[in-house]
Amino acid sequence: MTIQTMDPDWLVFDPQPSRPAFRLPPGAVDAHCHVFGPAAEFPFAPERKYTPCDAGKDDLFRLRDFLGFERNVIVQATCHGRDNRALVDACRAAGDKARGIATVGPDVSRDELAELDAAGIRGVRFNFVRRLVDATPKSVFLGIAEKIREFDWHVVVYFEAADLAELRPFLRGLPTIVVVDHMGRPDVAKGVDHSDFQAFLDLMGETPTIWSKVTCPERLSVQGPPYDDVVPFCAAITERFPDRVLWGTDWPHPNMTTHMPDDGALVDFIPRFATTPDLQRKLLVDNPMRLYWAR
Ligand code: 0GY
Repeated sequence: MTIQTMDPDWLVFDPQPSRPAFRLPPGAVDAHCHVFGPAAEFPFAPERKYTPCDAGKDDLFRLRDFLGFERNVIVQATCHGRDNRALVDACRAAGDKARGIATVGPDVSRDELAELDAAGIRGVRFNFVRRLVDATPKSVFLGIAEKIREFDWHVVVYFEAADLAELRPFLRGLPTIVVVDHMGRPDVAKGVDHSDFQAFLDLMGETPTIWSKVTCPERLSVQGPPYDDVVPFCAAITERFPDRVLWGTDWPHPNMTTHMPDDGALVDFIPRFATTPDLQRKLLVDNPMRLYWAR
C-alpha cells in the first residue's frame, strides 16, 4: 500500500476547540462537515487535488458531542473522489445520528444508489470549484440529477461567486432541491449591497427550490476572526429565507491557508446572524430535519 502523506503546508484541525458559550437548541444538526480517511483504511482518490491529514469519524463524533450537536450531515470531500466508502462507513457507524451527501458518476446504477440510500445518503454534490475538481459537463450532472429523483434526494452545489451568472439557468433547471454551499462564496469585501450578492439573493427569491448553507465565515472573511465582515451576509439570507438555510462547521476545514478556526468560536458565530430563538431553531433543527431526516 502506498503511504499517503498530507501536503506539507496542510493546516490540521484544532484538536482542542473552546467550549461554545452559545447553547445550541436541542436536536441541533451540524449540516456540513467531512471525514478524511483515515488514509490507511480509506485511501484518498488518485485524482485528488490535495492530500489532507486524517480526520476520521471518531474525531468527528467527539467534536459533535463536545459542541452540543445531536446529528451530522457528512459531505463527501473531493479528496475521496467518487469513492464514498469513508462516508458510508461514518454514516453507518453513526446510525440515525448522521446522513450523507455522496459524489457519484454518470454510470452509477440504481442498485448502488439504493445501497447508498440505505446507509443514510440523501443527496449528491456537484462541484464547480476548479481548484478542487476537473470540470464535469452539465449534461452529466443533469443525468445524475434525473437518476436520484426517485430516491427523493437533493443536489448540493459548490461554486464561486464569479460563476453564478453562468450557472444560473442550470441551477434553476435542476429537478430537485438544490443546496448551495457557503452562500455561493461571495466576495465579502464588496459588501452585501453589491450586485453580485444581490444576484444570489434574487436567485433564491425567484427559485423556491434553492437553499443556502450560511456557512464558512472563516473561509470567506477578509478580516479574520471573529469574522465581523461575514455577519451581514449570513443575516441577509437567514432573515429573508429562514426556512431554506442550513448551518455546519465545515470541520475539518479543508484547504484553509490563513488560519485554523476554533470550532467553538464558529458555534458562537451563529447567534450573531440568527438572532432569535425562532431563527436558530429553524436553521439548526427544523430545516435540516425536514431535508435529511424525513425518513
Ligand atoms: C468545504 C470547502 C472546500 C473543500 C471541499 O470537498 C472538498 O474538498 O469541500 C474548499 O477547499 O473550499 O466545503 O469543505
